[in-house]
Amino acid sequence: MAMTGVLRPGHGAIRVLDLEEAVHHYRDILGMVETGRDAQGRVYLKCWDERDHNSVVLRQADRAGLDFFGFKVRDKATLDKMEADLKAYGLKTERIPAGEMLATGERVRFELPSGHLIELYAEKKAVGNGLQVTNPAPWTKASENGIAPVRLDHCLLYGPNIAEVQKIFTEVLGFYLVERVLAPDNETNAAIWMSCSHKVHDIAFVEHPEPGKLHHLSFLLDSWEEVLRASDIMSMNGVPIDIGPTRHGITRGCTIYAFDPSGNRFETFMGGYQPYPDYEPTTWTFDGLGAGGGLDYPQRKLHETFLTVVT
Ligand code: M3P
Ligand code: FE
Repeated sequence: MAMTGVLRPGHGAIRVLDLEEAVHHYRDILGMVETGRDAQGRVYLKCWDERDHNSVVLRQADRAGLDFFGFKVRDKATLDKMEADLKAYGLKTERIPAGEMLATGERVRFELPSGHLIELYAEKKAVGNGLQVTNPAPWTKASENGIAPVRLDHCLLYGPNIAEVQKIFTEVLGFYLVERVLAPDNETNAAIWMSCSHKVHDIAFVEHPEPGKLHHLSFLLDSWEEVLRASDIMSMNGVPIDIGPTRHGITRGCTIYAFDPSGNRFETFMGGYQPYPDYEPTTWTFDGLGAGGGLDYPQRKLHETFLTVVT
């Protein structure tokens, strides 16, 4: 499909309780590359195969969770148009000046009815993935450090009003619904997976009474073998695993959910499938999430932490 509008998830800014412990986790165990620290003390990291300066920003705070999640858009004209469209839809937007985040251009920020801050931006310094653009090798040394995911892939957020959130993403930002879980009423959605691309999801939401919650940031691996290797590395380093390695029925992703030292969940996964915007969304019943294998296809059970542990 043509890649216009919103291109991809660009950054997740997360709060951690102890910065250096978090840096050790994200840089040395997960295996991201540290790309900078700013005057506020925030630490910037990227996955080895990402080309832009950062995809995870760590900020020390007294509670864990998500400060904001950003998407890169095609260009400045797209940014202006999307800001106008968000305003016309009735949302308040705020411009954050270029440079407020290291190596990052102007950002347009708005708050979702779920209580999450979402940002759009058109420019972030391309630092490259360490490979030449002419006749490159397939990987670098950085791809052998820790778990070493190739990119930040998506996030799953918990909060209220996800029907409204779905409308904003699909009617204003050009996303489409790929999969959903029905609430026990069999009418409204309890969870939604939406894509702005050919990926099975770029962002997902679960209906939840408390606003602004993070379920997980997710990082992509290339193979099932790498997912199993990730679980070995987690175990070797005492990283608490929540679920997996297993496969989600929903999205078909082969996954591990685990926690960073502050209790923020992260996912390392591979696979899924490649949907198109004209596909009929896949629907799971509420029972299907557990007994139907939506969450955990081999075990067909609703792990209690899935619905209760968020930051
Ligand atoms: C995902 C994810 C579930 C399927 C999830 C698929 C929770 O990649 O974690 O968002 O059933
Ligand atoms: Fe996920």
